[in-house]
Amino acid sequence: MLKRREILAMAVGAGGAVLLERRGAAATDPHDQLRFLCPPDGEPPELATASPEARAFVTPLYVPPVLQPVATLDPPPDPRAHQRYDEYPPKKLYETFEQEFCWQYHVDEPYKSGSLSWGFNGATPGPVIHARYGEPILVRRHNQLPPVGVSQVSFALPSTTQHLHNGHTASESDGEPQDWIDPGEFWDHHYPNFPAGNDPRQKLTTLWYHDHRMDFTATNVYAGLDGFYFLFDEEDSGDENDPDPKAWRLPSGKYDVPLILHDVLFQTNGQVRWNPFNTDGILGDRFTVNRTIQPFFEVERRKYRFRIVNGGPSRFYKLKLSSGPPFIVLTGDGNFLPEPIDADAIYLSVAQRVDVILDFSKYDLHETVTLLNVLEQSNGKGPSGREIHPGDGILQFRVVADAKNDPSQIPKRLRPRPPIDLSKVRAQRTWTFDYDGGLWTVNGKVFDPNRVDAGVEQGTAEIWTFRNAGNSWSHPVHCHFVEFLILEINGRPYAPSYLQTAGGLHDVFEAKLDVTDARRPHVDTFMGGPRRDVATLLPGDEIKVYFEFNDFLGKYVMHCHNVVHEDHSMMVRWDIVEPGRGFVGPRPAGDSEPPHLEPRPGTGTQQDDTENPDR
Ligand SMILES: [Cu+2]
Repeated sequence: MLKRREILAMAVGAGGAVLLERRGAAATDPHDQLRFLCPPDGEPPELATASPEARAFVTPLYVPPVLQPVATLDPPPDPRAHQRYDEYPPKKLYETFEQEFCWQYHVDEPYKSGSLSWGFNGATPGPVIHARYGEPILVRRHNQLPPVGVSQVSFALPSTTQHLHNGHTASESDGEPQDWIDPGEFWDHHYPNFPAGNDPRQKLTTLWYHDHRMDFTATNVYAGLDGFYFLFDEEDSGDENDPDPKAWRLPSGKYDVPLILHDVLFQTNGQVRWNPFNTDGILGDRFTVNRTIQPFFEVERRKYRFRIVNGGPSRFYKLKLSSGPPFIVLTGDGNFLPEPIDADAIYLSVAQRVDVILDFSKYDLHETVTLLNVLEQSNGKGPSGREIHPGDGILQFRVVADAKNDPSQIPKRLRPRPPIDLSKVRAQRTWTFDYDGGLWTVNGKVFDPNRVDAGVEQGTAEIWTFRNAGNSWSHPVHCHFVEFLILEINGRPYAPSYLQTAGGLHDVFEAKLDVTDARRPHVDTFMGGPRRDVATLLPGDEIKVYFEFNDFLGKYVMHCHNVVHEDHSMMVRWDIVEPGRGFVGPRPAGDSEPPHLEPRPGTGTQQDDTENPDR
């Protein structure tokens, strides 16, 4: 077991050490070492080269399969390790295996022979988990990565934790950054799949799971550790032929397609490359969708549902289509809007999600349409807000066949918003995101897993203000546990019936929802609805939000989801504590540790069942 001290030491030297090792005898020259550890003029030359050329739209899109349940787990899950396990006993059990393998990002050389990557069950993104409200599940995640020194993905750390992004999850299953496991160990994630406060208006739909290892989230996700989690219910039932009158009959099965966007850098030999010297944020020069460089996807002339996630690490997108009707937007982040809207463009900061309907019956047979990114971004700090020529684009849809039939529908109404009840508010907190002493900070501090910056009382509501103190960088701020409702953007009230649109930097205005005529509301650029789990702080922005904290106790985090900022070290720990015991932080952890956690959910290795040593 690596001690935190040792891991930090590795982190400091990670890039340099690996480069040195690869250089063999020449690397023993101390001047050579210095050149790589402290590059005087910025980056080492091999980190400043462009990725090899790759032809656009010659590689088919990879579509991850749906994960199938298993009959039993050995050893069986330990109910004592989970909050509310007896109330929500898992009805299905799953297993995933974090592994190292070669992944083909493109069909041409040098990509063809594959890049050493990490993922789940031999693929990245990992399998899609299909979950359902009212059906608790348990996912046993095995870390089968090769240990440090054996793993060939040299920039990442084979020590993992997995966050179900947007999940309403007990702390011990949520994948907190400090809850890591090492190769040979497993962790049980109990997902009870009930909406926050058991309020059906709090239901969610498109979630994604990704690594969240403290100090290594960016590198571990970049290596391939992420995947999708779809959450269905009787309305969004996952069956476009569903005869139940409550069912919305959105496109389902092979017409319900996850798309995760990552921009990636490659070495000249086609291996994925990381730049440990850049703490502003990493931009790749190859666009990938589901870890395929500029793929094509063959479609029928009918409606499809696409679930788009900006998987990072640091790029923001403004998505457009090369031709045809606008996007029909169903969701903002993980939740359904009150009604679908039309949007000419969609703005996604890191970790933001959107579900859209594209109706290819509006196109001719053999026509193509391309998903484009038009947002200018020249460094990891954030986008300029200007539009640029999109180049070839990110993903090409090819209309190859008429549809036999299209039973899918687009409902007029989706999900009502949960209410804002200011009488429940017990505390207001302000979080200022800044850059101090070469690190990314929140309220002037870097992350410490043993410092609790807020003690939130279970069963109450709070108002949090996210403030960007910088005028040249952006921070997509993500809070675990529950979505918030926006109260104000830059001092202007944000009515719950509004959604946000943006033409450019700071050009933010609101469009009113709940239009009752037959036509869908139309906006130029969709930036998010009233309810989210990512507050996009553009330079100088201040966003005030309302949360309710119910159901569980324990430690959680809130952080910048430019994951390079997160790792360096723009994150805070906050805890949900018993009623009457709330506090203004900081306070040492331990004083507010909930009493419920007996054994850790990953209590042993696959070889034996010994307790993890105390970290
Ligand atoms: Cu940031």
